Amino acid sequence: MSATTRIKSLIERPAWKALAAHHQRLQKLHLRKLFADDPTRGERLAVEAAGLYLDYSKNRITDRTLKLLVQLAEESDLSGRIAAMFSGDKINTTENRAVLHVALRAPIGATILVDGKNVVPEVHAVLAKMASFSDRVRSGAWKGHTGKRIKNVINIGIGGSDLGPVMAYEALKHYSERSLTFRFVSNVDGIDFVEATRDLEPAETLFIISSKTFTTLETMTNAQSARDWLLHGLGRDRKAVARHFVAVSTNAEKVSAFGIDTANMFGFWDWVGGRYSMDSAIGLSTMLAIGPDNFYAMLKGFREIDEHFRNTSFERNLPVLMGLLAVWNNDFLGAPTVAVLPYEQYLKRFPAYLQQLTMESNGKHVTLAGKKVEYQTGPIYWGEPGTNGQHSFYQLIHQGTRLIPCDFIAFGHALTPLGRHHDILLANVFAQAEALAFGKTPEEVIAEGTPAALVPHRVFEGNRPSNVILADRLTPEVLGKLVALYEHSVFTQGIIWNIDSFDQWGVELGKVLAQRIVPELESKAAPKLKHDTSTNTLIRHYRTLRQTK
Ligand code: G6Q
Repeated sequence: MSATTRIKSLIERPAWKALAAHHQRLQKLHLRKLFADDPTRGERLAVEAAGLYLDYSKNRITDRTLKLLVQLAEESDLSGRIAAMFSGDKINTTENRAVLHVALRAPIGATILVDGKNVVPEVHAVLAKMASFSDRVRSGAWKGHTGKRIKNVINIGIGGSDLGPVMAYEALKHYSERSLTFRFVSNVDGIDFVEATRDLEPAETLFIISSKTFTTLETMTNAQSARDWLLHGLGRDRKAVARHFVAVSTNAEKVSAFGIDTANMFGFWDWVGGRYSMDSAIGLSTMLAIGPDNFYAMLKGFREIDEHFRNTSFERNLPVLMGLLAVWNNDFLGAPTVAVLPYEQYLKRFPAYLQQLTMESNGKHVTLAGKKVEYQTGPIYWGEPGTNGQHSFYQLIHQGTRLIPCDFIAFGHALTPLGRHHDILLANVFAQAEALAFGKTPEEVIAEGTPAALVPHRVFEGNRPSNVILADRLTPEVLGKLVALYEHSVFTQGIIWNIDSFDQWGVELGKVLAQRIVPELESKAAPKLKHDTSTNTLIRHYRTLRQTK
């Protein structure tokens, strides 16, 4: 019997049942009372590890909730599953693959076996190759086809081969080589490519084609357009491709067929999921931007949280706590979404990155054994950088009818201090978390002299949960820590829900259907359509539209 089948189904686990009963008793309890009854709550329900401080005291929990959540993790064999991931077991069962993003940042002397082979030396060999290439491009030693130095780098990729690189580039722009321009093309909408290249010189531009499979329709379409654009700009000399294209892929055959010299291919492995790959060769654009030393510092940050996750008791374990609280909010408080609100402009793409990490991982409707789940799985993640959101959607978070737990992320220092900006920014973080938790009672509103008719409009119920994550400043190392924190929180949630957090079959159907429809749109003669009547009519309508000038 496998480890997963020995475990009771989630709703049968004693801790789950106890949590359901506990939730009934807790329903009326307000954060105002929880704080009033415990003068040390704000200090007690906080934990610091690897330089990340997590204040989770403003969640609707008691000590008993935490105890039961930890018990739930134990009954779900979280420790066993963490150990299985770190030792290279094939825990991605629907694809029969190991899940080893932790090997991407393992120290050089470590041993992690996949099918009996230590993968760590290969990881470091690719990192060394990336470093040498990055140094050559950054120093100008790597020249374009006409002898000019590279000034522009364009990463072409989508999903896991785009969101991590874009997010990391934006997050670490402060550390980036400003003489290089970085752009990211992902959408098959041609405008993405056209806008990214319109002011660039082909002779000074390097394309990184990032695609694990090297078959993805969007990426391959953009890569072809990039090759045409380059060759058009460089007198159609096909030899130019080798100096202006490199690939990040697991598929050497396809890379070579595209015309890229496999000496300029940076490999990775099927045990790295796309959404877990920003610290693999998929991060080549990141390394080109911030340099190898900063990239290694980012890996060190990842590693510190990996070690913390692996070795710390659940009660003090940042990703485990965040994961368990996410389960509590999702399944017991019934909160359908989580807002991620970084108070750091450089993290503007972090919510978009997390959307894929969390929702592609835990948006699953069946258990590992293939049975329909009887509870909610992954919540919807979304967000925007503070303070902008405060003047937009926070209204609904404060006074709407839905419960939206928030993760606030903030730093002790601005990377480029400017007058009073940073104190004002941080005052807003603390004020928002405080307002959400404590709100404003009718009595308080009346005491302000508010006209009676307006009182209900100005009441804030409060009791809205949030986490606050604080770190010193946004360095490459801290970015690695933040990403690893969420990766392992997602893992924790997936283990509790007993789902495969590492496959993504849900993206397949649309891909297959699109491939079928493309020729129906392009064919000269009217195609025989066999879809439903809505799809057939839409296709015909589009065919008519595209004929008009
Ligand atoms: C991520 C997914 C998916 C993938 C893209 C791009 O976990 O697997 O987002 O990254 O579909 O795939 P390729 O890298 O193979 O082009």
